[in-house]
Amino acid sequence: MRELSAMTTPNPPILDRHRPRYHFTAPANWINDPNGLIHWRGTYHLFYQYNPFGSLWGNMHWGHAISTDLVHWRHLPIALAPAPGGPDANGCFSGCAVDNGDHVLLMYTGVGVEGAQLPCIATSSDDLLQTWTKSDRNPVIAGPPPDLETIFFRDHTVWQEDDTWYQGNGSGIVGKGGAVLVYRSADLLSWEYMHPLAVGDERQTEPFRTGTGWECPDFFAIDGKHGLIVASHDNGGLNVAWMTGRYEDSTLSPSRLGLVDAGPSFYAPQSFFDANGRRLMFGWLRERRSDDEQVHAGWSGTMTLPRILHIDPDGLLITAPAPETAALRTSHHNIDLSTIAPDGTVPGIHGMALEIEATFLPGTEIAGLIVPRSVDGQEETRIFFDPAAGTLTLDTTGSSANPEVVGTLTEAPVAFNHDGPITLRAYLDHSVIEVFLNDRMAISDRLYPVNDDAGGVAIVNASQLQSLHIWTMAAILP
Ligand code: DQQ
Repeated sequence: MRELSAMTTPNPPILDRHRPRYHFTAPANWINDPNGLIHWRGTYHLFYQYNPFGSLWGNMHWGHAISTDLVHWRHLPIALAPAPGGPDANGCFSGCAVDNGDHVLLMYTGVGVEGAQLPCIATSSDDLLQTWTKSDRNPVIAGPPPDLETIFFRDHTVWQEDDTWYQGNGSGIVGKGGAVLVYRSADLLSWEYMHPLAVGDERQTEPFRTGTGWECPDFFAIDGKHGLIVASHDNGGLNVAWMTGRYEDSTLSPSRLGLVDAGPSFYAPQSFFDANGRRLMFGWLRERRSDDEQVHAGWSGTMTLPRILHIDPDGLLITAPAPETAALRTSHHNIDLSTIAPDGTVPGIHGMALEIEATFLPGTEIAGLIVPRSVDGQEETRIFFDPAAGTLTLDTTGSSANPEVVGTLTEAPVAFNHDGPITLRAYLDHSVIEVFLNDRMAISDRLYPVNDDAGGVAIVNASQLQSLHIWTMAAILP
């Protein structure tokens, strides 16, 4: 295994204009999935898939950061590293954290010498969770159920019912579709296979494909209902699906299904309960620029802002930004709507770290935001709500004059009643855009404008606007 002193970066990442300033990123190099999220002794812990040796995927370790307010983070040393010759010799892949009273237990995927991917345990009892002891029982499950033909077996969600622990493992059953396989245990160490928690259908195409395999399962009970989130794999296509429905005998029978965030960059989210009983979620926002550019930049990948999950009475998963995000607001502009130019330009606003809250009166016409936008409109990212079609769209196809960057047009159906006023909330942070509609659904993407004057804001259908608030957002990184 390579030494961590080899942890270098070709360019100090802070010099990269596309590096977010108020979204979490590692000090340098590659990150992917959030892992082991937990609120432990008053501190939020964000572990994450991390390559300390470069800005492309590989050498998977667990990076570690802590926060007391969910938005300002302090980097701590790497929490888990592969152990030569051990069951995680070739990587510490994704997993979750369990509060087990006097200690925290991580259930993660160890990638062994021969490449087997199996559940492993590490525990810690110190306040800041900096010292981890790997179990000498690793791996704690010897392999996928022998009578199932699985396409992979990795990533874990653990919950407890009465005195019994349950573990759901991400998988896919050949010829069927994605699956989460449930095991039970009295002590978190000895596990007995039960059956699938849920199985998808790889032939399903509507309302979207749920794929051939499900990674990063996340199972929870909130608002008196049960929900499952999976990162679905489909020959390279990636979707993050939620499903809710009846849960009985460790089996979820989904009756509602949707995308957690329809954007092309969002993947492998994980959620957890904080001390106040809120279900909070972070997701990974992948880069949408070339490998060469990521290597040159010296970093890759960022986390979403913290989001809160609910399941509404109709069984729909609701995603809202956590209120703590407001702590990052600095200067506030309550825009006088009469000053907005006929072409929708909002005067006096320019920046790449903004929160925009635009509320539109109910109407029949498309309403939206163009943010960020260069002065001549050569680079613009469009966000709009179409009441007739009932869709929310995020269009980054015109976001960059760099021909290497190909944006995406993401159109997502709005599953809830949208007859009343519509609030579009957009968080722009250099190469990150996260959009919320009525603080109920989210779409995010990455964008890489190269014009120095790219940070303008314009309104689509300003005549329909009821109010417009814009805040400059503070940096959380030095
Ligand atoms: N990333 C991890 C896996 C997971 C995948 C490895 C999803 O555990 O299945 O870095 O991004």
